[in-house]
Amino acid sequence: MKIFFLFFFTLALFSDVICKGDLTRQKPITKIVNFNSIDGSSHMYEPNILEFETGVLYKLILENKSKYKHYFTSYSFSRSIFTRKVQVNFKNQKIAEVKGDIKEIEIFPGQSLEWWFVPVKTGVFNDLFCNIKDKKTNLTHSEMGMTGTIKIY
Ligand SMILES: [Cu+2]
Repeated sequence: MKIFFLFFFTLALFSDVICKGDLTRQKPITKIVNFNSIDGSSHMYEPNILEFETGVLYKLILENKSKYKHYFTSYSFSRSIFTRKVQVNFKNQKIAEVKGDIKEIEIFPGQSLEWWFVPVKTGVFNDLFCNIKDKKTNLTHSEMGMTGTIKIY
């Protein structure tokens, strides 16, 4: 009897390791990044260090509360994930889902969206940036502080 129990327990353990099914249909873990600007003199991602785990579905809410448009761009990150969808909402209603590979996202003042993805490759990426140019200083938002690091374990 004990041997049978051990056999089925081991089988159950390994079947979970071998076949986890559709990884994009898990319950997502929600993370939020705010795009912030202080008087137009500095711009930032809050938080500016993001951590994810491979094989887990995330719903990353990108929220631009500032008066400026901003990009969320990290080519290393976009190459290391599988995007299920980018979802655009308006007044708590879904208005669009974009599917396929995403390289960068631009979000306009006061708007937000959800990026649903599963990280598939580990790494530490220091190339999160916003390439919008500030008209007064002629510097990019990245040069004014809008950079970040994404870690995938
Ligand atoms: Cu920006």
